[in-house]
Amino acid sequence: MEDWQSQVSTAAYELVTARHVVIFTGAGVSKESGIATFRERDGAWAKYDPRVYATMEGFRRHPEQVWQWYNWRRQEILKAGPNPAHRGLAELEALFPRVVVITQNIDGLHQRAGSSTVLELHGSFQRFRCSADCRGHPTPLPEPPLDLPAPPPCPFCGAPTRPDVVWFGELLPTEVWEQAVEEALQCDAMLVVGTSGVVEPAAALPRLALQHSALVIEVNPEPTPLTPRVPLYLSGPAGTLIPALVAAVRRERAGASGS
Ligand code: BV8
Repeated sequence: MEDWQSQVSTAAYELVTARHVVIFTGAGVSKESGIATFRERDGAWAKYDPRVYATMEGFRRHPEQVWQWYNWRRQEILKAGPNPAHRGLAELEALFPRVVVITQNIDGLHQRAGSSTVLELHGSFQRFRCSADCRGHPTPLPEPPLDLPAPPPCPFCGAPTRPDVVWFGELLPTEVWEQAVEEALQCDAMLVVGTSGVVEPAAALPRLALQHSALVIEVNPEPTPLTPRVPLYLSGPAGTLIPALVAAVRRERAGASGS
């Protein structure tokens, strides 16, 4: 048995008795769907300055540039589909009493893979809102066509329409964040999949799980600032490790039931 396979067996043995599993994900879980991550060498931030493309100030100064980047991202996401990691994570719902996905991703691929409880900390590529919140925060607006060269004006006040995502310096959606904290505090196991763990406050969630002695398992081909603190680190791509982990949990369950 290869080293990673024995790591997966150990993780499954530790995980199988969990009652409440939180799955915390970042852009790495969608990498094998063909969607770029942010901070890897070939990531989005290597080509697009986050101060322009992920702040309200950047959108205000360069609305067409930012708008066209999000058009491109929407097209990329619509061309993509869930990969074996998303599907494996969705299968966990049948194996544990409570499974909640908390994602930093805006691509909706967990939902398309079948996960039924998904908390989107940083918004969604398919939601849009008035950039002036003219009828409260958020003022939802219809999803515009994919090929507009500039943000369409809000039909109520004329301010530019913006993606309903969380940019730097912006608060996460309050109710979503509060529920995410509650899930992280209550869970007895957390899978941390495909995140560099550098963006706050999302990166605090695994720390909350560790603080109350939940089993935290990290899945990532590269170590992160969290890696030294977790009891189990599975080094490799989620598209391989997650299906293997699900199969190993099923074997543990079969062994336990003697079937
Ligand atoms: C806020 C928009 C309160 C959505 C994004 C100094 C210290 C600490 C914090 C701060 C600070 N200065 C400012 C802050 C706060 C700031 C922050 O955290 N900055 C960091 C970068 C220093 N945070 C904020 O501003 C947040 N809001 O704090 O509000 C507030 C309010 C007002 C004033 C002050 C404070 C808002 C953060 C949201 C930012 N939005 N994007 C979008 O368009 O998608 S950023 C971007 O980062 C995305 O949201 C993304 O989801 C998020 C996290 O990135 P990851 O998902 O982890 O992706 P990354 O590329 O980094 O890593 C990918 C990983 O996958 C890698 O580890 C790689 O090894 C792995 N991988 C690769 N292949 C695979 C794989 N894993 C598994 N399988 C594979 N095959």
